Amino acid sequence: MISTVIDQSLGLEFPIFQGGMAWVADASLAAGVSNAGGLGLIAAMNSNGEQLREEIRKCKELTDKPFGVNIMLMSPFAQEVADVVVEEGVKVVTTGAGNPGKYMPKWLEAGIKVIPVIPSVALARKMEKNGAFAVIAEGGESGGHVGDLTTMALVPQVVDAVSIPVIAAGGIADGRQIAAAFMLGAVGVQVGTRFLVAKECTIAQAYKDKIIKAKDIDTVVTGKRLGHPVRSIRNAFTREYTKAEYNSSEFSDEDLEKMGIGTLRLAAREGDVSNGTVLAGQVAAMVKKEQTAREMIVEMFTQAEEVLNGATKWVK
Ligand code: TUI
Repeated sequence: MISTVIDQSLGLEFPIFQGGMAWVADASLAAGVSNAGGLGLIAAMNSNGEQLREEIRKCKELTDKPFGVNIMLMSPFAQEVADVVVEEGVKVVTTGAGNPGKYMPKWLEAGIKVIPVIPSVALARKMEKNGAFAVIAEGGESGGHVGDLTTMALVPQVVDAVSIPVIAAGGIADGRQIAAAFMLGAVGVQVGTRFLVAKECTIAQAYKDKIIKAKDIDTVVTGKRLGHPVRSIRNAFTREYTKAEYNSSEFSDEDLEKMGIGTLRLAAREGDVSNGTVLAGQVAAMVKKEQTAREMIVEMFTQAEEVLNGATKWVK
């Protein structure tokens, strides 16, 4: 059994979080992961306050286990969803794509455990000062909005810099990678890409098929010019977008912004995986079949345990 401060303090069976994936992580997936013993998270990214409230209530019906909400700070609804998590008594909030500092006093006062996703040591330190319960150190192998550092480089530096628990994210889809994250000093992991093909995940089948068919080099980062780099599976959309990105005389920043609007929904909900953005991490190629969230988690932690038990094999 693998047990750390993360599962113990949050009432989980395993120290694993599901990534708060925009247009993907609804009540069905969050409850699926929570019922499987991890921490499921509803992504507030694509919801206004009332839509999030409805999703939280649905999740409460589907599970009596702890679950959380991920708040994407670039969302135009960040303020209203920040209030709804308090009103609905959500126990854990993770944040992404920005500094949640201005919302933290209210969340902390409500007794919420705040666990920001951070891409750097400086932000990890700031979050610790602001009262974060833990941080999720996310390397650029991850899908979606990415930082510059890799998980391998980032996690031990964050572990050295803060005294709150560190959860590793980015590039984790099997037990070897969980074991490696623990070796780097993490006491929990967050997994996104693998849960895209969970049976409880409600995205379009074409999106799941794209993940299952992906090869190691099939992801690409776009959006650097606008300051929000995003990793997704290479397709007709990323090729067209990249061309526009490198042609600043013909395509303004506003043109680029416009090109991206609605593309996450198009892929995840409509299943248009050619013209939509198929967010996925570099581990997409390791994701080979659909399983229940429970099967995935048990398989990953059984393997992690074997790897960690054998870790002294080379030490003489
Ligand atoms: O947030 C994510 N992953 C995401 S968000 C998303 S939705 C989106 N859609 C279109 C364009 C951009 C995003 C899809 N995937 N991961 C967590 C994460 N947070 N990665 C990096 C960061 C981050 C970056 C800068 C966190 C804080 C930060 O702070 C800058 C500051 O304000 O100091």
